[in-house]
Amino acid sequence: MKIAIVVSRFNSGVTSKLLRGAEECLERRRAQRKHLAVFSCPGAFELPQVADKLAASGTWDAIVCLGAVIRGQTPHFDYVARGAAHGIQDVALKRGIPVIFGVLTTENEEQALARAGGNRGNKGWDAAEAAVDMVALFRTMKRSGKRR
Ligand code: INI
Repeated sequence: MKIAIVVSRFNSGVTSKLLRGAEECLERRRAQRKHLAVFSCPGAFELPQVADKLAASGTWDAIVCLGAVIRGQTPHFDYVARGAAHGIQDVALKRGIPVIFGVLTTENEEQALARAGGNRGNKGWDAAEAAVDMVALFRTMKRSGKRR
């Protein structure tokens, strides 16, 4: 199973923890290091474009997108959060491989840290697990399609 992780550098104190969670999950699920790659981009808004290029390469079975959009005081939040969510979904539907939305959208940094290995779990881990599950599901669907 070849999995690419794209992680944004904006709010890196949070996203580095999401990345660690995702890597730990993949290690636990026995993904081989040589079949994983990590790419970093400036912010969550850029995640879909990087994911699209990776998906177009045909190299990866799934792509995990990790980011943290924290509301703060500006309407910028809504544009970035919506752009990331819709963009990632568009790539998944267009390219036909799992492209996982591991992007936190929170009111403040405290809420984000709680979901990046704090007392609310680690969304990076959850995103990696979703990728593994989706690849397995697609393989099952492919096999059952062949039997008919
Ligand atoms: N990018 C994030 O990943 N998280 C944020 O909270 C954020 N805010 O709030 O501005 C953010 N902005 C940068 C954006 O993702 C792009 O990198 C930038 O607009 C350049 O396209």
